[in-house]
Amino acid sequence: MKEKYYITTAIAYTSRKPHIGNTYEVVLTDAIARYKRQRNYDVFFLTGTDEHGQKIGEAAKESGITPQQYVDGVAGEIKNIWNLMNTSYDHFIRTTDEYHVKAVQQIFNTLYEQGDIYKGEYEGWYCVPCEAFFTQTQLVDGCCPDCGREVKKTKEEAYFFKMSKYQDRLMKHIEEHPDFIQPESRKREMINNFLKPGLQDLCVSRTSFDWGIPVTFDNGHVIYVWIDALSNYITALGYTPEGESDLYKKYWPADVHVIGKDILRFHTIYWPIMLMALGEPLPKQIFGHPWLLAGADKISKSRGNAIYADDLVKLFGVDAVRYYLLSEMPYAQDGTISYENIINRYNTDLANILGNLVNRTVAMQQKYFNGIIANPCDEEECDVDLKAFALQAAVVCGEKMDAFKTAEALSEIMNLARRSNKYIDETTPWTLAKDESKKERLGGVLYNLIESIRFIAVLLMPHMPETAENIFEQIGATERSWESLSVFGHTVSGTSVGQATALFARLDEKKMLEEIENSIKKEQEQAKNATKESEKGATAENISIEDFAKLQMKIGLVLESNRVEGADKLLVSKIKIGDEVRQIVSGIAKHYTPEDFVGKKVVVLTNLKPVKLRGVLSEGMILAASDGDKLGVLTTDIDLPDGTTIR
Ligand code: ME8
Repeated sequence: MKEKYYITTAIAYTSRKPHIGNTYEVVLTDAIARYKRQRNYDVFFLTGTDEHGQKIGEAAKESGITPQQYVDGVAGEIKNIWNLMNTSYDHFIRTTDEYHVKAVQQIFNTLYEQGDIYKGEYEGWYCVPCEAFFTQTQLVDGCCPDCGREVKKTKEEAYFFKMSKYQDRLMKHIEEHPDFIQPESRKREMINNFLKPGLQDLCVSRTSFDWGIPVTFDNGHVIYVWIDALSNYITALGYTPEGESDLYKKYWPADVHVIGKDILRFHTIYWPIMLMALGEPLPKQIFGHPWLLAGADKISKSRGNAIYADDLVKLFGVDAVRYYLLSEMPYAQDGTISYENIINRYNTDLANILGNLVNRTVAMQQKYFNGIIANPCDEEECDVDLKAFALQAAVVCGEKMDAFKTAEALSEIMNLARRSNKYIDETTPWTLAKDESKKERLGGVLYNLIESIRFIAVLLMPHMPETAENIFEQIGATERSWESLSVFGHTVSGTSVGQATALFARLDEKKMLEEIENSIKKEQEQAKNATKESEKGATAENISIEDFAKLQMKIGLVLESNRVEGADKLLVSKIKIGDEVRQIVSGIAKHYTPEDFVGKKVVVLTNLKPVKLRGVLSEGMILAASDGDKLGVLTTDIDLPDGTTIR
């Protein structure tokens, strides 16, 4: 019976389209999963999406759709990119899937009933407009790190997980299982920075937002992300505290969780403790991969340096992008991505070394033997060397892949391609072809080249599955197993090679970079125009009555008004709107003196997000119309009480 292998990626947030860094993780995990299948493991490869939390709820609100509609859209986009990258996952879990939601609620209830979760108070700093809690250290100059406004010290009722109870057991587990956290350097970081100083209890519920899995026994509380997110690794297999499915019995514990270095703490501390509390076995290994950077910077949309897999695939094809990601990322240190680098690696490795080798060899086989592969010949020194090189490359590649070192495995494969190209230089088949007496030798040389290319294709299967398939077709190989790499000579004499076609056509670097630059400029221009359009407000497009109903407008009475120091256009006014008084800053100081303005009944947009203008808080907008240098605030035809709603 095959040995099982359960491998997972982190589940990506559905707050935005995933960039190439997130995509790297899934491609890396896919390469390991494909390799393990090649080595005859019964693999279960899990990936998916993390769909709850305040940020996602807010993003949906901003887009004017429900959170479920929002996550449906982004999860679809994520799945499309994972599919585009040819990742061979066995299951795609979404944390909004009903089975997951139910299982997480049961897990939470179990932990509560057995006393590992208790109700307490979460004390922190609260930003009212952002509806968000922050710890002291998250504040920036004592203000909200998101909007820069004042924060209030607040307490929120919340549930907590008793992490400290399991600390010693976890420490012992890590010490007794030296491979539990990989790479080694990250293990020390976890022990020294988090475990040794002592674990704080973890806040596991929230009441300040509602886009989450509800706590079944306490209205208003939603389960706060990590219990929800981490449980995906077991709920996807059908785990519930009440009963385990066959899939769970077969595949759990995970053989490896592949995740980014930023979320290692959650996977190596909180997750094992949750499992201990549930009485379930711990995953065998957690691999915290490094990050892909854009130059020296973090990849992010707001920095304008985000690169997306689908854009790269349009330019270079799926396998070239997979090759770049898998070969450029070191095992423990961060790697970088740039268009120049991709083009360079494409031209040097894929077009010049690999593509050339396959193309030249298949073309010579066609030209000199009508495509029919001849018999192996007596050995010369360079033959012995090539064979030894290929056999050794297979062994080393296996070792590297077992250790998740894809870049080193690929470098070994490229070395075999280089060695094979050198073999062509050493044997000069075109010279042999001129001498009829050397025909047998020529046949043997080409046999060795085809067999060496077959080794390369088998070794490339986890990394570049389509390219490997293409090579097999070109050399007419049927033997594709990993086991076949223990002997040099599985190519069958008398069989025929296919047509020679270029695997990777050389790219014109200068032309391509120009095109990329132009298309980035065009995109930026389009984004700018879209912003301008939305700033212009209503365009020619009609809006529905529901759109209009989103604007809350009321009559307000100006109680007090003053100039804003240092801003000659601004007045700051206190406006009474029914039972409340708001402070509003308006750019009308050139048209109204504070004295004139007091006592007026104005129209106020009341559900506009509060902002600070010149450091002064403004909680709404007074509507006005202007024509050239004339400006007048809006008011009603007859006198109406303040607080009256505008419809
Ligand atoms: O962290 N290079 O989701 P996420 C490499 N939902 N990897 C990167 C990266 C980069 N530049 N940027 C991000 C989450 N990643 C949670 C996970 S798991 C139970 C919950 C990695 O969408 C990141 O480290 O922010 C993480 O492993 C994965 O992409 C998803 O990130």
